Amino acid sequence: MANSFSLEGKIALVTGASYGIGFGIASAFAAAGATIVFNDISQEAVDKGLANYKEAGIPAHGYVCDVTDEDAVNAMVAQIKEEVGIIDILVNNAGIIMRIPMCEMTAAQFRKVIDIDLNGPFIVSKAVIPGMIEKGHGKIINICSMMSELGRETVSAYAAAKGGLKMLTRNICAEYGQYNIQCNGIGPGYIATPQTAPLREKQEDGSQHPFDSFICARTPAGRWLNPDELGGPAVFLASDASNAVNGHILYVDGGILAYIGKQP
Ligand code: NAP
Ligand code: GCO
Repeated sequence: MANSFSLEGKIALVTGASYGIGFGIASAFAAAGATIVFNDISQEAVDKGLANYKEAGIPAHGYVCDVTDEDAVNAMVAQIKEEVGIIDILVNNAGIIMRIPMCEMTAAQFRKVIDIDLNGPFIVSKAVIPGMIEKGHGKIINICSMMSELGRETVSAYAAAKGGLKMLTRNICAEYGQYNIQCNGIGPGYIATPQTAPLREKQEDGSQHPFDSFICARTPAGRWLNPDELGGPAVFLASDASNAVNGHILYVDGGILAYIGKQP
């Protein structure tokens, strides 16, 4: 049974993984034996990522690539095949959020979030699936969100993207399960990363940010989660242990979706 969780001999591409959730997942993959490949949008970010992996004792291959640029993604996947090998595991992690009330958001801003958070996973998945078919197996993990299930003020574009990503996950499952490709999602709860830093900033008087208090009241454990807490679930979905799991969104949320919230 232990071997079924091993990623020995597997090549994993984690998009946008210089830090944050992607780095946490890639670090867990490395501990399970995978070869780590990641991309980020600038050389500066890739260099920072390479330094982070080196500090963690993880040999990693970094590539500059914007996941919304189909030509660049196809070129990156071809370069990875030449320099590292055919990708066995893809984690569509790269993503952004814009917290703007919908009627104040421009169409261009809405499109940008959809482009990165939904079109990006489509483009990268489409680029890696042929190699997975060639190899006879593949694992795709899409990083969804609480907003794949719930709405909240100011995140209309993000929720629309993450809801779409849930259904893209199910559609890849439907179309490519026949090639022994499993496509699942991970729906993290509220994770302490740069993306959520603004929601946790101390107030001028030193008090907790209201949203910080809100999330702690909505999470049974009463705390934010850490990126490394996503590693185990991600290794499961990237390994042979989950070969019969397909089209599933695994919520790693500390119980938020099961909990009405701390009673007053
Ligand atoms: P983060 O700290 O903002 O990191 C996002 C990463 O994606 C950064 O490295 C960023 O690169 C990269 N990126 C952005 N646009 C890109 C593009 N067009 N092409 C390639 N890379 C790009 O975010 P995070 O909190 O780690 O979140 C990672 C994923 O988890 C996202 O999909 C997010 O929606 C999702 N998520 C986060 C939480 C949470 O609570 N943090 C919860 C649920 C889901 P740069 O630094 O160069 O911009
Ligand atoms: C927000 C947060 C969330 C998290 C995550 C929750 O503004 O509500 O950024 O969207 O990033 O997606 O699962």
